[in-house]
Amino acid sequence: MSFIQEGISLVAQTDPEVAQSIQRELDRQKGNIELIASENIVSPAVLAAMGTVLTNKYAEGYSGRRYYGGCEYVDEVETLAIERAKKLFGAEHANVQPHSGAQANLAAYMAVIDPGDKVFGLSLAAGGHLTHGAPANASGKLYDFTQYGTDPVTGLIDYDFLAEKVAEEKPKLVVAGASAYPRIIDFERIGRIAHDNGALFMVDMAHIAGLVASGDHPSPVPYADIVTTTTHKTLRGPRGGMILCRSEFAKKIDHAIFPGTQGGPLEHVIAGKAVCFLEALSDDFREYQHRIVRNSKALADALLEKGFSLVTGGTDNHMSLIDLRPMGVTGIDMQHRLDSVRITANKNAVPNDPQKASVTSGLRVGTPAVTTRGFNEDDMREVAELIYLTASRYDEKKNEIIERVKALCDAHPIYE
Ligand code: DSN
Repeated sequence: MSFIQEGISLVAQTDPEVAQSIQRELDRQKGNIELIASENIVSPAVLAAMGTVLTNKYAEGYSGRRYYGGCEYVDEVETLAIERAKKLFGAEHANVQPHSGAQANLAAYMAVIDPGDKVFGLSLAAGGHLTHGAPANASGKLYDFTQYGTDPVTGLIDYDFLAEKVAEEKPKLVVAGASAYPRIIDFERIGRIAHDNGALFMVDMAHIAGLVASGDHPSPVPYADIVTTTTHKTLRGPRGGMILCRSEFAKKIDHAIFPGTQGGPLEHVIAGKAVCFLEALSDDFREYQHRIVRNSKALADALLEKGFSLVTGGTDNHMSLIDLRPMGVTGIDMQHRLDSVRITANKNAVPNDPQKASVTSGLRVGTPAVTTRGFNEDDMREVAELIYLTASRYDEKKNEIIERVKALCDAHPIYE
């Protein structure tokens, strides 16, 4: 796409070193099979919206109530983003200013609980997120988190354990949502557990936001008091965050973002979010999300046929979590091998992983990005074969795998 190349040329006129790195990254994205479940390939319109003069504008506050003059046009953009987000997810209130999912989560906690309050969150080891109470994260340091997990045999969220513990410990807030969980999450059930015990219910739907928008995953919005998300995963928007909530929490959420945890909003990114939400309201987008899930299931089935072991035995969503132990290779070694054949994925802990976090026994693979570039179910079977060869006959087959990756990428170009 010539405007992308023109942008890099413009950077090169001032800064050839940075331009060269951007060019290399563009080439990497074009020539690699992207299987990181949290990544995607945005549309030219989303990309272009982010590279605009909106980056020049300070706009602390909210539309119509800013701390600076000259905000009439960024007000228009932010209002469009808010209205589209509300329509897309059927939400009563939306705040589109969070710079990231982590910022969204921190602000959500700050809005409804106090430091030291008791909270429940899915543990990182069971597929949860750092910001759901991991000891190293501010969430784990500021709040008294109890981490719930998954059943060691099935790999599924242990709802009975959660119900028992919530009844016993009476937390102020229950958090659901995951970064490495390949199955449908029963938000209705967790919401009932929380509300029956006097707790608020928050869902971080970052990974599955696109699937929620299309109906491929049940929506948490009817059951949760607050829903946070990123906008760049299955939703295929710019890198950033968002908070949806019931009207009764709107003021507290807005206050917790600004002035609570952030200063000036990134209006150029908010413009990208507005464009993304418009795209997500289309039939094409809904069909794209259906294809993500079909591709994910095709990949999972093909991996199982090749003898891989999958946590929970398969997938309902956009990702699978491979337990590599039967293949005799660690997560980090597999990630490095895949990098060398131009397949990008990430090592990931599996439940009760005997390896440390920097090594792991698992690999997480997702289909949002490859589906964007047009891979179909046959292509996913070929990808499964390439992952299998990389795990089992790497030295002997490396060059052949590289050729086959190139053939797939050439057949499905991006940003041409
Ligand atoms: N880093 C994201 C992921 O890969 O799932 C979560 O924030």
